Amino acid sequence: VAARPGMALHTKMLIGFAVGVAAGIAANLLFADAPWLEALIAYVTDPIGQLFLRLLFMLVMPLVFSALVLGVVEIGDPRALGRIGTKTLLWVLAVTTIAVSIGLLMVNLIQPGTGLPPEVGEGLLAASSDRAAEIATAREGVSGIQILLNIVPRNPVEAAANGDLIAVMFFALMFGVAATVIRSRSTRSFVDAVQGIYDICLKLIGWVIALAPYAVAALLFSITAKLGFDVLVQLARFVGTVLAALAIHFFVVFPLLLRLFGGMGPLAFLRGAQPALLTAFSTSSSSATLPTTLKVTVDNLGVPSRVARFVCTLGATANMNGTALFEGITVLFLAQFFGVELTIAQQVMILVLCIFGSIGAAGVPGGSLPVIAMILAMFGIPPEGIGLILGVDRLLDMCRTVVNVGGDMAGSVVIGRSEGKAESLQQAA
Ligand code: DAS
Repeated sequence: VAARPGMALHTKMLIGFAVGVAAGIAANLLFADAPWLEALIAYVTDPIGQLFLRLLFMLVMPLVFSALVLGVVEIGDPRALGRIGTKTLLWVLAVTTIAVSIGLLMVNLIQPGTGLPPEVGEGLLAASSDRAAEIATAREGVSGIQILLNIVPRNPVEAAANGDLIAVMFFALMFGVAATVIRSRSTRSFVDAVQGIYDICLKLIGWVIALAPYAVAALLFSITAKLGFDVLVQLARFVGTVLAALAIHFFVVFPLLLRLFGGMGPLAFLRGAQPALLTAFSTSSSSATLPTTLKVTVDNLGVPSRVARFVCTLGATANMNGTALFEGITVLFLAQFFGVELTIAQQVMILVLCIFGSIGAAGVPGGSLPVIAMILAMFGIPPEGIGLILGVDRLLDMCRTVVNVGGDMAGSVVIGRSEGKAESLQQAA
């Protein structure tokens, strides 16, 4: 039942996309410079789009803070949880880094966002009322060392107020580690409070995403009324880039890792994992798929339940390879689209943000959108660009959720096998 509205929602988003694009292209062809059209965009569709984006922004800080604190607390003190917690942490960080790297490599190779006349992107950049241009200049010239120093916030509240996501993430991780080490009654009530914040954020995301179809229509109308049909070419190339990168990660990286460390062939894995992969595809929600993921990982893939329970449950919210890859591609695609130049240092920062951003994303339909909006704003890329991808988000969310769930199961197989080896070594000793 939880998944059903998600599917209806994605279908509505598709309808919103189609309506926005059709009306926008018609307006661009028939009334390109009509004053009433500019007024309609300026006083109706742009504000609707801005309102939706602000609702997403509103949730980012509480969502990311609570998700990261809980993610660390759930892994628990690696000593207490022995090898499984540490191995899970290493798997999440290593495989998510590979996923984001594939994404960034593909978007730099294919360049899906280029092709528009530069003045168009600059025009959109200037028109973006969300301070994108000021942020872009503010971020220019920040040296690599300064970028690293900025990871540690002088004042976490100021960092949150300035939308400095990575500084808030650092603070949340440190908070989680300290709460895990202390493990007192006071921290137990703190963790309960953080769990409450996270649950409330999930509910709020559900309400905000329910508005997405209307926001999609407004945002897409604004963009296509200005740009006309060409924008769809960029969009098609964006979808192709995401799907190609997801396919590489799913059909090359996972089989390699399973063969090297899991002692399992790709076909055996796909056959065993299929029910969970199909559920992930149809629900677009790792959380809604979790019961199936757990059952399939134990029954079909032969992973000990204590390993599967830990890795899949934590993975459903913290290990989202598909999402991380998607975030990286989306940010760079929109930078190309709006003509925002990003240095290598900034791209490395985006890599790190996507890794931790995917840990902070929620395992629900469209769960990664708030984090993407915030990363865009951090680099002076107009968050309105989210409207472009919202329309095609149904297909992309279904596919990236399959990769997310696939990564949880592959991790369980690899960690389960290494646990089996460790136990047999202990028995031998
Ligand atoms: N739909 C999310 C999930 O459940 C992924 C995302 O939104 O990126 O995994």
